[in-house]
Amino acid sequence: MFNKVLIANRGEIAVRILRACRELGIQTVAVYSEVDRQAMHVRYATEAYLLGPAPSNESYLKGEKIIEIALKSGAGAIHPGYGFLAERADFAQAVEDAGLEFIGPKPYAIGSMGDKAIARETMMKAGVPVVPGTGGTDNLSDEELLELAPGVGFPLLIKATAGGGGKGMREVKNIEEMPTLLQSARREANASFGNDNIYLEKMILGARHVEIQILADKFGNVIHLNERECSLQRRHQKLLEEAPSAFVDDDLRQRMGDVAVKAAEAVDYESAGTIECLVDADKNFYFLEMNTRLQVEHPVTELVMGVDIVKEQIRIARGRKLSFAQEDIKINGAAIECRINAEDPHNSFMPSTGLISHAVIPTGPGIRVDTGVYAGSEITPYYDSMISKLIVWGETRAQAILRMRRALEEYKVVGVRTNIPFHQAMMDSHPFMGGQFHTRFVEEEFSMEHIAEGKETFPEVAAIIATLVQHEETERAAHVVRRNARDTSNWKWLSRWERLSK
Ligand code: MV4
Repeated sequence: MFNKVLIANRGEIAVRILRACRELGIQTVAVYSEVDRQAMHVRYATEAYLLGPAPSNESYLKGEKIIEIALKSGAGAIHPGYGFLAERADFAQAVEDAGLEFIGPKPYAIGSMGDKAIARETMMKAGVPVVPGTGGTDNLSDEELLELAPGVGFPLLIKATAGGGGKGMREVKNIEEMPTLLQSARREANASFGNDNIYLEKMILGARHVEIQILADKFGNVIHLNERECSLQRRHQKLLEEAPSAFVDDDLRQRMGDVAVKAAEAVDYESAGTIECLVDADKNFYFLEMNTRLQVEHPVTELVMGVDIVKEQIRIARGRKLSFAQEDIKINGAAIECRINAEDPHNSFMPSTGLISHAVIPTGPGIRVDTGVYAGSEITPYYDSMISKLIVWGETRAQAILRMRRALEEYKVVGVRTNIPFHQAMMDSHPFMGGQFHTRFVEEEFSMEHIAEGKETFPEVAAIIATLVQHEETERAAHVVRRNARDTSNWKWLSRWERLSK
């Protein structure tokens, strides 16, 4: 059994895993790139080793070097976090071959779920509903796909078997435009994955993206931790997640949970994993893909299920049985996570880099902030733009929304632009309050236009605003209670929400 873990990641997730290790009394090893010398995860670990220059393929993707550091430092296990090496079956295998424990599923499970066609076939055999379409494991030619297309029905989607995250995906409205789209899908898949195999799926319209968290130990015990609603995303980047989903009723929840357990059992799954599904307006659900890793949005499940998913992963890797059974756990309240990104929501979500000179992090009841940066941190263009996750818990979904509004108001970041105004607008949006949205909501129906543009850059304007903010803070400090400028009363808002969700 290991007593020291190497964390092969950076940022908020590295810190999250380090915290779990600390609580378990486990020693930690951090790795870092040249631009991350001062990073929070480096300071938080027991020891830290330099990997190389900033670009990922010269640092956090150097699997062999990471394994070497683990062996040298005496770590007995590697936690990959998400992204980077987390879903690379060859890395998981190399870790195992080096005599170390990979904190995640076995290479076989990672590999078979990484190929979407194999995943589809495995799930069909296990009785998991998949979207109607063609088999993808037999490398169909363009001619064969054209012949099968009318049977699948339009609109349909061309998907890459090596895909995920929408790469190599094409929407086809009719047979006429299909030959061109087959070619461009193959080209993109080949460029992205070095594999141009594609297959067809009927397109599910107005769908929601709902995923089920599962946990499995080395003894074949599998449980699910219910669903997360992940429909609010832009260009396949999730922006906000919640648990439970406002759209999922008890019956659907039960059906999805049972199926998710079957899906995990079909690949002898071990550790934490997620079954991603599409749910249509009639509450039919279809398996999309399985994520064989800890996910960014795991905290919303932790807050409503009362389970520490990262600690469970570590316990499982240490050969312990799951510490609870399915009937021991139930949903308590509601949780929402806003991904706080260094990007400008008023300017097509352009990434914003620079020094975070000042930050006020929301605190207080029901608030959790998972972050890997602090005032003084530099946001570089080398990695993703997420600087923190703001997660709130409430007794009901409405209470969680009120709490998120409060937390977003408290949150101040100086030095880089953030998408906080986007999240504030979302918290004020009626479709969001009513739980009525789908995967295209942000791109097609949501507008930031009623939010102040903030393009004034005159120093006088900045000075006036700074004075006003200072005044406001002083007032707050003096306990002067004023009404929220944006809304007359939370009670009024709450009753409006109740009407909307009927
Ligand atoms: C779909 C779909 C509708 N019908 N498949 C997008 C990324 C990849 N993981 C699968 N995706 C989709 N597959 C069928 N048959 C709609 C999407 C989709 C989507 C899925 C989840 C979250 C956000 C999305 C945004 C656009 C499209």
